[in-house]
Amino acid sequence: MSHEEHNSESSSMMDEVRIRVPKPNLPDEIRFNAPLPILIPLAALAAIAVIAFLFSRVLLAVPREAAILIAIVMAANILGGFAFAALRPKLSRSQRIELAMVIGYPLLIGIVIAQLGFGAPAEEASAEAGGASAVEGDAVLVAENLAFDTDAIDLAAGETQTIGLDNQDSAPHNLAIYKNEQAGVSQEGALFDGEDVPAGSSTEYEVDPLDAGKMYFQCDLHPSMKGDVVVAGGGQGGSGKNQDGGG
Ligand SMILES: [Cu+2]
Repeated sequence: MSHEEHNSESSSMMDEVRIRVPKPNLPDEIRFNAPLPILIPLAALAAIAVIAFLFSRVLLAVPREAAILIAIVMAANILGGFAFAALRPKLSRSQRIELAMVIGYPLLIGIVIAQLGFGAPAEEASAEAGGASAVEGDAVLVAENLAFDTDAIDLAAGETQTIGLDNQDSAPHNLAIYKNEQAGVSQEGALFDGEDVPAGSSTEYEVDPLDAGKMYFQCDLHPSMKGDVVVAGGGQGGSGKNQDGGG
């Protein structure tokens, strides 16, 4: 019984609601246009975001000076182009497209520059060359794949020397200098014992003055990473430079 009552109640409410809502006896066109006040600003925002993003891609891809120039010329072109269009409202469709292309011309040049990569290669090349020299020092070692990039270090005798260790490996490494290989194997009496350099980082060791002569270096963690240290100079009138020139 109560179930029936409830049903009739809700159905009467449905009737009320149906009566209150006016049937939108409107043409399909207008009903379709109804959400446009929301859609147009959203589409405009999306378009602005896309254009700004693409424009930034172009500006970031070209050299700095070119980016500034392109941005300024583009701004002037947009202003000038729309002023031109405003003063001549009777432009035909094809003329408007032409105008848009003229306005966008600096951007086109920027895209071409970015594609051809003027300027960018120089930066990349210097970054690549800097890959080895990003770490500085009188000598620089790069560790990669459980190996140093060289088996000979040239140092100057009698003065503090810096040795950069660029560990591009996935394992930690260090640099230790010994009198000879035998001392290196036993890891005793190190002339220099550098701290471990974690994987993917680098350091600049300061090595106290060494006497002239041929010594031995290795990574204490991986003694197969080894080589000779040639310490030259030290009051011999620069002949040492000729000696180690072959390295
Ligand atoms: Cu090592």
